[in-house]
Amino acid sequence: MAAFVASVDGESAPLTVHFDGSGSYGRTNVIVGFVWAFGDGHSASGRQVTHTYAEPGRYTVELTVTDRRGRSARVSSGMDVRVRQLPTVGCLCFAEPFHANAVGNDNANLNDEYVTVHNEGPWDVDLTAWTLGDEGGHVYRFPAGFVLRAEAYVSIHTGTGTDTAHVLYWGWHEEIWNNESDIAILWDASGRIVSLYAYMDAQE
Ligand SMILES: [Ca+2]
Ligand SMILES: [Ca+2]
Repeated sequence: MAAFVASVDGESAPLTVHFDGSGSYGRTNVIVGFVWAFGDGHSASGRQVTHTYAEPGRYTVELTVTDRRGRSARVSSGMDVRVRQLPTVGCLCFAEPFHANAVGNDNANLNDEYVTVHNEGPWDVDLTAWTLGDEGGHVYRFPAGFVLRAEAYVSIHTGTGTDTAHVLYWGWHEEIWNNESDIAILWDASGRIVSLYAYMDAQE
């Protein structure tokens, strides 16, 4: 007979599911082949497999097992995989500290001028093609492939340096953020405003 169990990482698209067909057995012969159809047009073979569903929907999984003599058995899952759309707006926000006024002359201390973005989670967010800007029209583009982990913070500093998972550099040659008042805007890859932060009289 064919049987399997499925375990799920999270509950939103993209959703990764681990399938284990170890519960399958042949009447007289051991199972040598496992073929999975995931219900979304993709398939795989192996006793244990992992599949990621990219799109929301309901899927019926089918496992076909084959024994040494070539006899096969098939089971369709009684389990449907429900995949919900990941909300992309509202979980990334500007956060403290927002250090618009660098110590001393801002133009001589560019990396002490920085803005902080917080991923309130619970999902990692790929910031490829996301942008950050000020009221004066300066625009910073996040590095391709940069992922802000769930619940993590990243600070974007005005000057130059080596990017890390938590510190990025705008690479600008003079101050970005006005000390008197300014507006910071974070846009996602489709150009929607995700967060906006306005301030007056930034303190050193
Ligand atoms: Ca400034
Ligand atoms: Ca200053």
